[in-house]
Formats: sequence, structure tokens, C-alpha cells
Amino acid sequence: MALTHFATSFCTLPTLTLRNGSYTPASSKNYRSLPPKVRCMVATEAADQIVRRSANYQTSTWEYDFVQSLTSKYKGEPYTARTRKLKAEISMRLANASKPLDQLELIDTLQRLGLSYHFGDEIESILKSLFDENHIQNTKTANDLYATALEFRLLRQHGYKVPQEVFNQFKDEQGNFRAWLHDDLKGMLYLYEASHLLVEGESILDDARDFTTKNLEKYVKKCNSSEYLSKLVSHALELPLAWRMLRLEANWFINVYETKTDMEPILLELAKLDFNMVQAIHQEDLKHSARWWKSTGLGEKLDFARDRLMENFFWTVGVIFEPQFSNCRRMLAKVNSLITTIDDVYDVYATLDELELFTDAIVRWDLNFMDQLPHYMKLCFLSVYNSVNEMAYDILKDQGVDILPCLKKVWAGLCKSYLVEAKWYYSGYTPSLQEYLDNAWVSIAAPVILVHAYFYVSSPTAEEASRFMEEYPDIIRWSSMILRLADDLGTSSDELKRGDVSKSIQCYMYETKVSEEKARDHIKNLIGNTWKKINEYRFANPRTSQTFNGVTMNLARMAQCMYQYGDGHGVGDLETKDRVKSILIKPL
Ligand code: LA6
Ligand code: MN
Ligand code: MN
Ligand code: MN
Repeated sequence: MALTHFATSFCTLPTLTLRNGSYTPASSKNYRSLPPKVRCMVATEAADQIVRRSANYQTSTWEYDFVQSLTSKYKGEPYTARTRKLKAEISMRLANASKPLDQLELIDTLQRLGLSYHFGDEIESILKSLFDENHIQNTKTANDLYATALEFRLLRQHGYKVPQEVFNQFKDEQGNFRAWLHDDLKGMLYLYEASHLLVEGESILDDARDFTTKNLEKYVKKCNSSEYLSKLVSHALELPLAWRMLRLEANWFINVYETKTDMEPILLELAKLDFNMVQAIHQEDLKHSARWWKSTGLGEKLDFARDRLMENFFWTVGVIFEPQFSNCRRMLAKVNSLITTIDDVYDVYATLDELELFTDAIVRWDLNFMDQLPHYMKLCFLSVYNSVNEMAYDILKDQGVDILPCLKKVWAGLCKSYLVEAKWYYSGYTPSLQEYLDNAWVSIAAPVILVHAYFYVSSPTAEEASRFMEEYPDIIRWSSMILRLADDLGTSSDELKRGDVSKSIQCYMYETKVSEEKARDHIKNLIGNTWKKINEYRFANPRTSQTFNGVTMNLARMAQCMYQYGDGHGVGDLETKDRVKSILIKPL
């Protein structure tokens, strides 16, 4: 649809106000042509004459009645009894395994099958003692790349920073990986996965990542793709384990594990049973969230905005899947739905004048400001206001901490960052990549999601809560950055077509004059570098807020999942539809 917008303020370039002061553009060269027609339009205040943009989003691909009809038999006895029995047997195996490698392999399989959360304490104590006795360096594993890489990865995944130098033994005098490793496919695969747990400056792991990627790619071209190991290799090359959404990965691996010749039936049985039982809980959370979404009426009344309850709920399962966190998923489904709707208000539908008013109302958090809003914005404002106040009330009631100031602040920050982008768009300004990212890690809404989640998963003491509210941990910024960059890779082509602010790829192209392909590679590299910062953060804070650190990493993983093949969030019938089916609808 043509981009046409009317507002009195368009004739002059607006002053761009950032949170900490006023912003004056560096030079006029960063102003491109203004959005089509904006400059030559005669301004009008009459709402019925405002021609607005449209993103032409499809309606939801999921029917409300279908969602409410979901049921699962995997509830209560005898399933819980059978799970208890299987879990006890596996615990015994973990404890009685005769050598560390057997224990490590079992831990790896349990993680991949999505079962390790049942054995958290046991796994933790096994890894801790291996780390404390410096097992990886004291064992003569010079000819066993697989065993070294497996132990290295598991220890690092659990926050133990074993030194990258353990891989020096696999290099020759010239510092190259030894020639015979080329034939060690399994070792190569495990080194590839291990190398993604690197931090900035770890050149041995950087080299290992390049070396294994190249060799595994060569192998994939000539292999028989139906073999177990080949399936793992192709899958790993698409995305490493460290970056994968946990439930989807568990679902995929259970199916592959079933085809493994020496698989263990007891593990397979528990994995399937547990997956289905967890799915039954997710279905109840989903139904609850869908009833709430319907009750807001936003999906029907705001036809310009994405009606994506299912996708919004799917994100919450990516962020935290464990059964005991239903409240967190239900809360996050609301937050995500509100964010998705309001993002479209800012990016697609509203005029700049309306956006100034809406931002003001949210910043002040004041019902008195509702009078001045157009009707559709009243709906948005009041649903955010009511939902967020209610969440703050829940935490006040259950945990005795008043988090409303913190929630108000993070929502205000989001709306201010949206407004910055809207002003950039209407003034035709293209920021530098850095200037864009300083705002865009906020405008992707991940800080809102993560700040809400913090209080629902961490149950902080009053003191911890106030420390958190004073200064958010850096990991929030890194996770948000990955969500932003992945989203830009998946959505910016369509966004720019319908009319939107330049995103990271376009800012970088404009700044450095490189091709789109080069710019995309640059953004993918930034994602890799940001993961290094996340890893660093975890090694520096290994035993604190583990659940919350997991949530932040899971949000980044979920982003790489949602935007793996394009806009999996906004375009409902891409890959997302099948993924949602396999995680939320179909039992194994
Ligand atoms: C992505 O859409 C979107 F709606 C978000 C709010 C980001 C993540 C959403 C969750 C987790 P879009 P923009 C619900 O690509 O405008 O329009 O920031 O986001 O690029
Ligand atoms: Mn948007
Ligand atoms: Mn936006
Ligand atoms: Mn986007």
C-alpha cells in the first residue's frame, strides 16, 4: 500500500530527543529523501482524513475455538508414577557410571533429550567434582578429541571456565590442527559445538570454529545424510547447539535418537513421556493466555495490528519451558501480545502527533492523560496500564516487593525508543549503526520482557530486587542485542518496503557503502560476538541467578529460531506454524 501520512509537524525536521538529552544530527548528509508524499501533503487534523500505512498482515492462522479444544491425556497418574520410576533408574545410572566419560555422555544425552532439568543437582555435583579435580587436564586424552570437547562443552555450559588451551594438544608445531583430525568426524563435531562457548579473545576456539566448520561442510557434501552422525552434523551446521531453542531441539533430537542403533530405550521412553506431559501443561497455559487475549478485544478491534497470540505464546515456551513456570509464561504471553500490538501502533498506524501523546501517557503512567488519546490508543493504553499494574500487584502480594516503579520505567523506556525511531523515519534520517543500536536494543522490547520475567523466575529478596532495579545486569543488554539483530535480519526487507526506519543492515550499508550481502554478514558476525559477551558474563557470574541467566540466553535463542527463515513472528504460515504444531499441539 502507498505510504501516505499527514501531520502538521512533518514540514520541518523534528528535534530528536534521546533519553539523556537533546539530540542534534551530526550532519545533514544522513538525511535521505523523506518518506514518500510526506513533504508535499497539506496537513490536516481531521482523523477521518488521515491516510495511514498498512503492513497488510494476514489474520491469525489459529482459531480461538481450536486452541480452546486442545486436550492431552498425559496428565496425572499413571504417567507421573511411571516418570518417577524411570527417573529413579536414571539417577542410579548417573551415580553408578564406572568412568567419567560414561557420566558425561549420559549428561549430554539427557540434555539433548530435554530431560536434564530433572537431574539438576546430580549433574551439578558431577561437573563440579570434575572441575575441582581438574580432570580435563589431568587425563591423558591427547588422542581423544571427542572426550575432551565433550567435557569442555559441558563444563562451560554449566559456567565452569575450563581453559581453551586444553585443545593445544590437538595442534602441531605450526599451530595447525593435526592432519589426522580430518578423519575424526565425531571429534570434529564435538569440537565445533564446544567452540561456540568462547569469549572474546579466545583465538584457539575461534580457530577451532573455523576449522571445524570448513571440514564439516566438506563432509556434509559427500556424506549419506540418513546416517545418525550425518544428521547431527548437518543440523549443527545450520545452528550450533548453544544457540538453539531448547524445546524444539529436544523434539528434534528425540526423533533422531530413536533411529540410533545403540540408543537406550529407557531414556527414549522418559523423554517422550516427559515431553508430552510438559506439552499438556503448556496447552493449559496457552488456553489461559488465549482467553485473556480474547477478553482484551485488541485482536478484533485493531485490524492494522498483528493478531499473534499463538506466536506470542510460543516465545514464552522458548524463554522458559519448565512445568513449574506456568505463571511466568502466562504473564509473558500478555507482555508479548501488548508489545506486538503497540509496536504496530508506532511502526505502522499512528501519526507522529498521536505517538507523542501516547508516549507521554505511558511515561506519566496517568489515566488523566487518556482523554487526549484517539479511541484506538485508549484501548492500547488502558490494556497496558491494567495488565502491568496487575502484574505489579501479583508480585507485591506474593513477594512483598513493589516493582511498579521498575515496570513503569521499562515501559516508558520502550515507548521513548519507539518514538525516537518514528522521528527518524519521518525526518528521513539514517543513523550510524552505533547510534541505531544504542536505541534499537531497547526498541526491540527485550528489556521489557526480561525485566518482567526477572521477578517471576527469581523470587528476589527485597535487597536483590532493589539492586536489580537500580542497575540491570549487562546480560539483559546482550540478549536484547541478539534479538534486535536477528529480528532485523528476518524482518527489515518487508519493513523497508512498507515504510519503516532504517534497520541495522541499512544503517551499516549507508555508513560503509557495502552491499546488502556484506552488511548481512556483518550483522551475523555481531550476533556471534554478542554471544561471546553472554558467555563471558556467565563465567563471571556462574552461580548467581542461574534461572534468570537461562531466561536471557533462551530469549536470544528463541530470536534465532523465530527469524531463522524470515519473519517467523509476523508471517504466521512460515516455518513457525509447523514448529508450533510440534511443540504445542502434537504429542510424540
Ligand atoms: C517483532 O516485530 C516484534 F513484534 C517484537 C515486538 C519483537 C519481539 C517480540 C516478542 C518477543 P518487528 P521491530 C513478542 O519486526 O519494529 O515489527 O522492533 O519489531 O523491528
Ligand atoms: Mn515493527
Ligand atoms: Mn518497532
Ligand atoms: Mn523488525
